[in-house]
Amino acid sequence: MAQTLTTTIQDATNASGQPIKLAVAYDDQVHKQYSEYLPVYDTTTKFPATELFEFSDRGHNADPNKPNLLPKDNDSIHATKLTPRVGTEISGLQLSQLNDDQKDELALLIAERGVVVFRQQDFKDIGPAKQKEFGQYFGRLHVHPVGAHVKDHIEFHSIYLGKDNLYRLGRSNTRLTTTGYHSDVSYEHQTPAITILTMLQVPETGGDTGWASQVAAYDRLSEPFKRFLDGLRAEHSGYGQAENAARDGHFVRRDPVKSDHPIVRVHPVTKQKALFVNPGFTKRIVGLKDEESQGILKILFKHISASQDIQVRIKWDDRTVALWDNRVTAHTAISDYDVGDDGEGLRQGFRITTLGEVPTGVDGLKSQW
Ligand SMILES: O=C(O)CCC(=O)C(=O)O
Ligand SMILES: [Fe+2]
Repeated sequence: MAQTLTTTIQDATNASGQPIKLAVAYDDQVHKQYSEYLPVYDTTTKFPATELFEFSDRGHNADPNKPNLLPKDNDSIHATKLTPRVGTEISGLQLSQLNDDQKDELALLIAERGVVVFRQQDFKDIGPAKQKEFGQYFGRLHVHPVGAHVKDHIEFHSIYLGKDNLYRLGRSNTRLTTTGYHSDVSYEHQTPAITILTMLQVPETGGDTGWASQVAAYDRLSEPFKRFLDGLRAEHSGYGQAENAARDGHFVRRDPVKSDHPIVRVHPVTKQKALFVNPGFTKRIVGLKDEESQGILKILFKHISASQDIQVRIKWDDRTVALWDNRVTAHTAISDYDVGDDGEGLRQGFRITTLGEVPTGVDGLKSQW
């Protein structure tokens, strides 16, 4: 199967006004709406290594009772826990209208619940400038080292699977499942805090997203096993992703990095302990023999991926936005629909990802690289 059915090269400029070659990874004849959010690749602009910066989580400013976001006397705002351990769904509020007090409380709620889903949103129609500004409130925006972005906005990671671009399907040809739990780009030294995922077009059924609570995953472990993991770091690597992209003819805009992060991460605001390993990017446990590391990671990956009792699964529609905290959850796309079938297939959205702090573990254990 072709990786990408349609790629054309256009002349364009980047954010600094430099001329670039833009690879357009869709067929522009077939899209009537939201075509400005379809996948493109700047194949010219190189980005330097990400520099460390001061990060202060907005959740620190929040009133824990959330009187601004979820006022008790307002019948039109509904917040429903989707499962006991992870996921809250909110209706009656527009993300686009939140004031700073509400955003601070939202940051805390996302940390506490792992993922917060907003229904009936106008967010997708407020335009890239306002969408970006909303994301930037929570932290510096991440530029993906290899992924598709959208025209003129390299911080927007394009999510697209349609007949004219089957690239995201590639992996499912060689694996039994499309399930792939990960924490976004966890190989970075300063890893993502909040990811904001907005869907523009979705299949009638299928294409859900799943999240696992890494706080609940840690809680379930036995006390001796927790103590053992508390003192260890694991290597997270961006090399495989960069090598796959280069193999598939994509431009690597930032050289890959690796980080050794604490296996048990402490959230800076809630102080909750969460497992911080994922099958997507975590390669080995530092300081263990290969067989020990493989054996323990296998147990942890199976625990995260298979434990439905610490997971939540969201059905999308085209007015839904999900925000999650990558420090306390892992998530997976669920590509169960037939993209070749006109009635089933097309799914389009965009992701904005904010960077958080350099991870800190138990007793102040720091990441290294
Ligand atoms: O497409 C999805 O459901 C999730 C994709 C994903 O992993 C992400 O946006 O970070
Ligand atoms: Fe992701």
